[in-house]
Amino acid sequence: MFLFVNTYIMHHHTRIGIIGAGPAGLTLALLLQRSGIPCVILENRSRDYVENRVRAGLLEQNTVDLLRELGAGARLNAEGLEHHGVILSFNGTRIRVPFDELTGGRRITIYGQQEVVKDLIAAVLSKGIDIHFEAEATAIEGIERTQPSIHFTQNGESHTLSCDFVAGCDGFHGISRKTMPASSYREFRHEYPFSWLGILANVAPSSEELIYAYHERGFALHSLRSNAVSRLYIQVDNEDKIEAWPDERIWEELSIRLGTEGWSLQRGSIFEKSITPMRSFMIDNMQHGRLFLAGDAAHIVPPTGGKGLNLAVADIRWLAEALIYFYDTQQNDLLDQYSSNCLRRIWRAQDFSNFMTRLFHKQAEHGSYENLLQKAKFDYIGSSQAQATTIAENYVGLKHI
Ligand code: FAS
Ligand code: PHB
Repeated sequence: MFLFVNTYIMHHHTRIGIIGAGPAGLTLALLLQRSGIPCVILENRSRDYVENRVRAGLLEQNTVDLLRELGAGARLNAEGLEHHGVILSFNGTRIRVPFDELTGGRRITIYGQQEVVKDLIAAVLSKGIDIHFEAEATAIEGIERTQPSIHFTQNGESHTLSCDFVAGCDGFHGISRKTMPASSYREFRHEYPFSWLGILANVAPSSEELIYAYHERGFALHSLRSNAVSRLYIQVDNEDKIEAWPDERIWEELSIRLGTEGWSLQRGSIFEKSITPMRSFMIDNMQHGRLFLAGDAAHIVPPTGGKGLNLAVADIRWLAEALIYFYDTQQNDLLDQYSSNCLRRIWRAQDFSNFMTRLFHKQAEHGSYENLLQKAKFDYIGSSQAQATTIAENYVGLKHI
C-alpha cells in the first residue's frame, strides 16, 4: 500500500502571525485590523468547539469598554448582566461590597466567555480578517530574525506562515511559551491543594449578585449567566472525580455552603459539569525577539478573582499599541517595554487572586489559628471602608496600572 505523502508546503505571508483564537488572539486581530495592519489567526480547534468552550464569565470594566470599542459589544449590551456589588459570606454571615460608591461607578459584567468568543469571531469574520480553524501551529522558527515563520498543519497539509512578528496567544498548553529559550525567563508556579467543580444549571439565579462563600465544609461561588441559567462552583479535592459528584450531592453542598438565614438556593437541571485545578503560574519575561506571548500562554491565575480573561485582554492592549507604534515609527521602544508594562497588572492580579483564594477556601481546620485569621480578614472587609475599597477596585479592575 503506497502512502501518498503530500510534500507540497503552502507558503503564506502576513505582518502578524497570531496563534490562538481565544480572547487574546481575537482581540489582537481586531485592534490590528483597525489600524490597517494585516494579520492571520491560526486556531487548532474548530469554530464550533471554541465557541462552546465553557470557561470564564466575569468581565472587568476595561474589557467591556474594549469590546464595545471594537464593535463586538452589541449582544453584551443586550444580554450581559451589569453588577454594582458583590456578596461575601463567611459561615453564613454575609456582607456586601458596593462598587459604585467605592470605585467611582466602575462595575463588572457577567457574560460567558464563550459568548465573548462568539462575538469576537463574528467581528473578525465581518472585517475579513484571515482566520484559519483546525489549523494547528506545530513549530515557530526564526524568532531571533526579522522574518519568523509559523509551521502549521490543516486538512492534512503542511503550511508555513512567514511574518514580521508572532503573537503567542495559544494558552497555557500552547507551543509559544515552549518556543522561548528556557534561559529567557523565570517561572513562578503555585499549585493550590484544591480544585473547583463548576456547573451550569437551567435554573433562575438565587441571588442577583455573585456570592463568594467560605464555609467550614469548603468554598462555594454563586454566579450566573442569565435570568434562567445559573453558574455555580464548589471547592473539591484535587483527586476528586466528576463521577463522585451526582447532581443531588452538588446541590446539597451548594445549599449548605452558600446558605444564610431566610435564603434558599433554587435547584434545576445541571447541563455542564467540569473540574478545574486551582493554580497560579507566570513568567517574568513575555517576549523573545519577534515572539510576544499574551494571556494564558504567559500566566494563569486561580479564577477566584475573575481575572484570567481580563488579564489576557489587558496584555493585548499593550501588545497592539506597541505593534501599531512600531509600524507607524519603526521604533522598538514600546515593544521593548511590552513585558514590563504587562507584568505590573499581572502581579497585581496574582496578588488579588491569591488573596481571594486564601480568604474563601478551606485550608485549615475550623477554629485553628489560620482559620481565625481568615475570619478576621473577612470581618475587617465588613468594618473598614478602606479594605472594602481595596477589594472593590481590584475586583472591577484597576483602570490604569
Ligand atoms: P485561551 O486558552 O482562551 O485560547 C488559546 C487558544 O489557542 C485556544 O483556542 C486553543 O485551542 C488555541 N491553541 C492552543 N495551541 C494551539 C496551536 N498549537 N495552534 C493553534 N491554536 C492553538 N478565567 C476567569 O476569569 N474566570 C473563570 O471562571 C475561568 N474559568 C476557567 C476554566 C477553565 C477550564 C480554563 C482552562 C480557564 C478558565 N479561566 C477563567 C481562564 C480563561 O478564561 C483564560 O484566562 C482565557 O481563556 C485566556 O484567554 P487566552 O489567553 O486567549 O487563552
Ligand atoms: C463565572 O461566572 O464563571 C465566574 C465569576 C466569578 C469568578 C469566577 C467565575 O471569580
